[in-house]
Amino acid sequence: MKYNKICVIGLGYIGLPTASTFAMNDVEVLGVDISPTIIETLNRGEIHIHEPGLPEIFANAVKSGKFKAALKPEEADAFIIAVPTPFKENETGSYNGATYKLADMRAVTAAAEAIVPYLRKGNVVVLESTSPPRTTFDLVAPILEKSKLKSGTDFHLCYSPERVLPGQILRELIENSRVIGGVTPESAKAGADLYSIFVKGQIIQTDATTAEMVKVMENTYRDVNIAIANEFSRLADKFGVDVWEAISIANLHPRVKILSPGPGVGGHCISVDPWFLVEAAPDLTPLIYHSRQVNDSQPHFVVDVVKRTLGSLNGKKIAALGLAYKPDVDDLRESPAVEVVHLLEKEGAQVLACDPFKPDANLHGITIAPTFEDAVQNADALLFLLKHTEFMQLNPETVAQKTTARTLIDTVNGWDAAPWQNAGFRVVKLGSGKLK
Ligand code: SAJ
Repeated sequence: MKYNKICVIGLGYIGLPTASTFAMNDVEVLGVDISPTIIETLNRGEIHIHEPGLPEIFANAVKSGKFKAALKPEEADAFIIAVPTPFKENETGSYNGATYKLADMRAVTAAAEAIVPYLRKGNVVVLESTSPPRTTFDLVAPILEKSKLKSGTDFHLCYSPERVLPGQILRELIENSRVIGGVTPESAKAGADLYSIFVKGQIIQTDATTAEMVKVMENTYRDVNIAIANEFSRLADKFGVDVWEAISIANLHPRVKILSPGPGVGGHCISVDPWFLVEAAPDLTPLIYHSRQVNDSQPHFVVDVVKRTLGSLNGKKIAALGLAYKPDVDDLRESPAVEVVHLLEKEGAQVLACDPFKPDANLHGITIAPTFEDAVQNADALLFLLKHTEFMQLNPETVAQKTTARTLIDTVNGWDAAPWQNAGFRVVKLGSGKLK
């Protein structure tokens, strides 16, 4: 099948790199988004997100004349839906007294509806957004069939999850294996042809529901494994054991690979997707449910560590360093670091937060310092919440001159204690088992 023109709906962290990569491979791409600001920014040749390598690829895509952005789709050979599937903010489900979060599928619904007027025989439609199993068959197909065309017969319909790691999206988009689930085997084949334009990794064809399940299983697997690492950090602390040392020794076992504890699990993927399974089958998912609970409560453990280090937090000045959900990204969605700051403030602490990737962040109830220097200047303690490269490269002696703080709390095992101790800091690590 020949793909001369494609329409990518949703120009965020996945849609924009995907659209740019297709355009770089000589396909005419119309990028669609509901935000006029995003469309204007992109059509000016600028981008609205931070992702290493994206500015260069996007600039080339624009220069080639193959990419343009618009608020509405147009007729095309293929349509890719890459819109967010967060959870609902103001509504939860409940099972046996336990509450769980619900998937908000409004953006997927709106994107599918936007395609309907432009859908033609022989087109391929691919849903990439992470979705609860059966979404392609039960939600997307019926909307697209309002066009009077039948999925799997008149047009092809697939589910192909993005599985790229923020921070490494451009490379992983091309090199990772890609699963394409079709509503029919012919649809899967058409979807595989589409992605073979740029995917160098293996392309696996299956049915749409299996592909949906694969995606949520991967992120749920990681969530459960991070939860056990976080639970180990609390246990180690209780037993006076350094969790980092214990994990590094346990990981010498050939069949053990414990992940890293930290302030919790954030981002729009791992902290959200497991809920899709809980919502679909709360009676079958106690482990997944409890893992979510453990990871969501980890910011409380961080605050407990800060309290045991500093005593009462009332009036204490804390520099919270790093607000993103993980190192070297500018994405604050579901960030546990943000939750830590809120909890510290509830305890009466005066927190100045800073993130070099989001110096202009605007978060309700959080005071953002424009620079690291401003954040640390009058602090009683430095609380490192993320291993941003910029933080890792700090020189302890230089920092000591810039701050009144002499306590450093490391929640991610990012800093070798000795040089900081030599520079006059007391160093406390989450899960180090040394606090009373
Ligand atoms: N984290 C820990 N300990 C660890 C690893 C991660 O606390 O040992 C935390 C991070 O700090 C972060 C969160 O977990 O807050 C998630 O980070 P991540 O790097 O594990 O994953 P994401 O959310 O950036 O990307 C994931 C990836 N999925 C898997 O690794 C199975 C990626 O491949 C997916 O494409 C992406 O979700 C997605 O879009 O679904």
